[in-house]
Amino acid sequence: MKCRICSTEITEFMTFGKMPIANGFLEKNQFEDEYFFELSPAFCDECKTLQIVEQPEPDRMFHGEYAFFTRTSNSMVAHFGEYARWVQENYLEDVDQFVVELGSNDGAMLENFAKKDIRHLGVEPSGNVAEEARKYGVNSVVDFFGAELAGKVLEEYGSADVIMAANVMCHIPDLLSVGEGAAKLLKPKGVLIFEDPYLGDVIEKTSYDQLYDEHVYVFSATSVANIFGRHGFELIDVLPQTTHGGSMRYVLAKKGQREVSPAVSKQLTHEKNLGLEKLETYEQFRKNCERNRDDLVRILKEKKAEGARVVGYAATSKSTTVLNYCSIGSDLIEYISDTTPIKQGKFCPGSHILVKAYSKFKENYPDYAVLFAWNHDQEIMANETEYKDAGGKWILFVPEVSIKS
Ligand code: DWN
Repeated sequence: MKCRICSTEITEFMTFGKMPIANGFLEKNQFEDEYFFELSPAFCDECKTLQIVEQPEPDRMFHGEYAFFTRTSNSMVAHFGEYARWVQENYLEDVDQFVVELGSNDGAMLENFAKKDIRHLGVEPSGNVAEEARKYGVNSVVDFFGAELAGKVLEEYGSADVIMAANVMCHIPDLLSVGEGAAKLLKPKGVLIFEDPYLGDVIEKTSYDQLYDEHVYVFSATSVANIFGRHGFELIDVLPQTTHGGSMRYVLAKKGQREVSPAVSKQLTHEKNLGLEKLETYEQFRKNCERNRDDLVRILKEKKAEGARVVGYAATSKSTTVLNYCSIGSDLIEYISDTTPIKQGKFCPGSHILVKAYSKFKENYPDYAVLFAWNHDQEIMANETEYKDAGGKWILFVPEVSIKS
C-alpha cells in the first residue's frame, strides 16, 4: 500500500481485524448483509502520516441518514462557540467577510457566524445533518470539499478569509485535493484552520478507538506541515485542545503571508521527543492496544461471573472499534444507552448490541456502565451524580482499564 500523500510504501504495523461501518447502526433484518472491511493503521516513514490502509467508499459512511449530530454534546456546542469567536477575532478582515466550514454537520459552529450576519457556507456531505443546520440559519451545500467544489464556490461566493473544520479533516482521504481547493479559494492572507484528535494523545493514552472507518488519518503537527506544504501552505500556529481526549488546532497560511508562531517549532521538537517519527513507537502502541483489549475483556467477564449488570454508556463511533476489536457482544454488555434518536432501537455495528434510549438507563441503573464517550467524561460525570449516588460505577478504558465510583 502506498501513502495517500507522498506515494511512498507505508508500513502496516497492526490490524484491528474486520470492522463494520462505525456509524452503521442497523436493524435485525440487515445483519446478514452487513459490510465489513479490514481496519489496519499504517505509518508513512517519509511524510510521517498515520493513516488507515483501507477506507470504505465515502457514501457508505456519509449519507442522508448519518447518525452523528454535533449538538449531542453541550460542551462541544460551547467549544464551537468559543472556536468561532476566536476565528472572528484573529482571522476575519473587516470587509467582505466569508467563512467556509468543511463538514459543518448540524451547524453548531456556523450558527455563531450566521447569528452575526457573517457570510458563510457549510460544505456537508450528509443531507440529514445539513438539513438540521438550516434550522439554525446556516447556509449549507450537500457535497464533499475538494479542488472542483472550491472552484464552484469561488465563482459563486468569491474568495474566503477562512476555511475551517473541526473533527473533519481527518475524515477526508484525498487531502491533496483539499489542499489544492483551499489554495484556490482562500484570499492571499486567508487561513486554513482545523482541529482533530491529536496523534500524541492517541499514542500516549492508547486511545485506539479514534481509529475507525471515518478517521482515515490521525494527525501530528509534523504530518500536517508535510501534507499541506505540498500546496504552498505553511503551518503558522498550533493550539492544543482538550476536546475529544486531546486534540490539536492547526493554522495554515500561504507561505510567507503571515508570521509563524514559535509554538510551531516547539511542537515539532516535542513530537520528535515523543518518538512520533519512529516506527518503534507504533509497534509499542500495538502492544499497548492488545494489553488494553485483554484487560477490558477480563474485567467484563469477571463482572458477568459475579452476576453484575453491565451496560454501555453512549453508542459512539469509537465504540465500534472497541467492541469489534475486543469481540464484545450482548453476552457481556446488556445494551448501550444513547441520547441520539436515530440510533435508538437499532443495533450496534458488528457487535449487534441493542441501543436503548437514555431514559432506560435512568429508569433502572445498572451496576456498571462502560463509558464509551470517555472524551466527554467531565460533562457526563457532572450529569450523572444520581447514578453515582445510587452506587453505580464506571468502567473506563482510556488511558487504561479501570473502575471508577
Ligand atoms: O469525528 C467524529 C466525532 C467528532 O464525532 C465523527 N467521526 C463521529 C463522532 O464520533 P463519536 O460518535 O465517537 O462522538 P462522541 O461525541 O464521542 O459521541 C457521540 C455519541 O455519544 C452520540 O451518539 C450521543 C452519545 N452521548 C450520549 O449518549 N450521552 C453523548 C453524550 C455527551 C452523552 O451525555
